[in-house]
Amino acid sequence: MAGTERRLRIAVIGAGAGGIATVIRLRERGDHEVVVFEKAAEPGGTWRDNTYPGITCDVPSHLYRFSFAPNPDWSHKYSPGPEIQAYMRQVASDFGVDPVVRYNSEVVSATWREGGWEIVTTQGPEGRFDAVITAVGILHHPALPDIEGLDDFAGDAFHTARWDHSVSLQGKRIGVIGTGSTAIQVVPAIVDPAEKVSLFQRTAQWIMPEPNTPIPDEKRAAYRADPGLLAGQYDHLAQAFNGAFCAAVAGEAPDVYERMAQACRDNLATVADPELRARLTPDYRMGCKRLIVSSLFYPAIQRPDAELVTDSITRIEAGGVRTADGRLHPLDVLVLATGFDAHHPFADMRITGRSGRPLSETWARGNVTYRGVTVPDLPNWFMLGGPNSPLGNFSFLMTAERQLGYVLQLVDLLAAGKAQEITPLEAPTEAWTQALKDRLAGSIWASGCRSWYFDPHGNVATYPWSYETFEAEMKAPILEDYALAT
Ligand code: NA7
Repeated sequence: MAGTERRLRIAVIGAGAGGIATVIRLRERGDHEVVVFEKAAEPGGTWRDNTYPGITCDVPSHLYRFSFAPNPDWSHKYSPGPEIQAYMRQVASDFGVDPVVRYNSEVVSATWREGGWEIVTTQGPEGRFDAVITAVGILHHPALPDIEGLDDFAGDAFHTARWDHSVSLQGKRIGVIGTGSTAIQVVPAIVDPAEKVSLFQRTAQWIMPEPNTPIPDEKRAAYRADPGLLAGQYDHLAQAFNGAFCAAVAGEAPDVYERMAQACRDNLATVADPELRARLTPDYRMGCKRLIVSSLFYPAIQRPDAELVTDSITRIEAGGVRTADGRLHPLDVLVLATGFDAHHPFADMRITGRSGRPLSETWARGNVTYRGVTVPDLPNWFMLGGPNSPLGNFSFLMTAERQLGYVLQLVDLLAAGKAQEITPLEAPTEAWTQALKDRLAGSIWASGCRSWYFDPHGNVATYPWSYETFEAEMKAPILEDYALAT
């Protein structure tokens, strides 16, 4: 059937990396009316929210960029958070994204009614949209620990994603709860000003040594002068991270896996005190939890003004943290490096699809998607960074762009009038979900550790196949798996 070009009204939710890329790419596809709803007052998503000391991305900068905005000027192999946030702002401004963003407009509800999505934000009703593209991020709901007495603490306490920069760290006794990527970056950055840092560890981590080398001026000038050189560096990193690393963790390259595990073991062997080393030794397989990258953590935790506390926390009191051995660790500042709820991406929104059933009910026992991008019962609803997106040590920008490439092909069908409504069918959704579960059963993520990859029902948030498979899946939608209503 020949289609007629339609000008679509498209709502984008979130002005982080995914939302920024969406606006720019949509503009290339046609003269659509695009409105971005952003809950905060500026773009940047995770890089806006996370400002804790020591923050860097754990993916190399030259891989962590939009394909349409290569950046020859990254300062470090792993550039600091504020530099990445400046890049996000710059891209949003250079590509004219800002004018279509409605800041301070958090989506409260999205309701499918008579062939369109009615959106309501904290600013009020926003009208109807032909399609919704969500780019709400994966790690944006801070998880607070369920520890008795958290509110009794008399000093300053905050989550790492809500760092209170008005609190001076100088000469303070600082407690850090958690040993994920965030805590491992925070500890080396605060041990200097602090009088003492106590790190409360529930689980020891695998830590890959990786010096964060500055990129010299001459190298940056060479990247500026020769875009081919910059592109070559990107390709090299993409192969190393998405190819070798991912294949290793996915169980497809045992030799690479063993080399990586050995590098972590060698790193751990640099801890001089055998008793401390033993307490820092993980008791599960490398890659089960998200691999941590740091050359700074082991030197920091061995300092006399740092202490690794492995007795479990029994409660928090006005004066500090009480551990199971009865000891009170006196503290002035308590940093909650306790991660995020990665399993309720739309927790703040009431989403109601064609059946009238809220998505929160449908997803009550786990998020079910078709290839992480679309959802049965939600017509013209497309997700970037949705459940079961690749979550390993990849560039999320690259992942979002791959998903966007897929989504735009579906949007083009709407624009061409070849469909009014696009919804994945139940059977292929169930088949994909089952394949995902089967694949996970024997995977490294299910090999015996606790991680944010799993929800309380044992469903996994990540993508269990190789990055190559993900890229192949995102190349083009299988249209037979969709109901295309005209
Ligand atoms: P993570 O990786 O989820 O780490 C959270 C840490 O907090 C982890 O070590 C948890 O211990 C610990 N935690 C959580 N709750 C508690 C309680 N109640 N008691 C003690 N310890 C607790 O979050 P991050 O922010 O570090 O990193 C998230 C992602 O951001 C990271 O993967 C990168 O993608 C960037 P556990 O290990 O579960 O025993």
